[in-house]
Amino acid sequence: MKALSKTEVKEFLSANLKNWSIDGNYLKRDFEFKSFVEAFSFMTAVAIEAEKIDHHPEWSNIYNRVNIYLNTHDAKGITNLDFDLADKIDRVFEKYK
Ligand code: H2B
Repeated sequence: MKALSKTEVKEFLSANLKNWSIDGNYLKRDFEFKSFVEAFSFMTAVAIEAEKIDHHPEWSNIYNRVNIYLNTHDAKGITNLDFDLADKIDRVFEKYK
């Protein structure tokens, strides 16, 4: 899969994924939860979705916060797979708000 241009990424973001931003070569979103257990439960749910589509996030977790960075290593950039995963992550997050 081919990496999208910066213009394509910007257009897609503003049309579809309001809560994500561009950080270097990544799509990025920060999440906050009520507790560590909620944050880790969210990560588990995201991991299951990621495994289903064989596309995996880079992320970090500090207590009740999870920072997620998405890109496609194989394409060395952002592709439609990252937008798919971002959308799935947003849907999972709906259950934790
Ligand atoms: N995840 C991400 N984020 N980027 C990839 O390029 C990628 C992946 N490649 N998950 C997949 C796995 C690839 O290594 C397997 C063989 O499909």
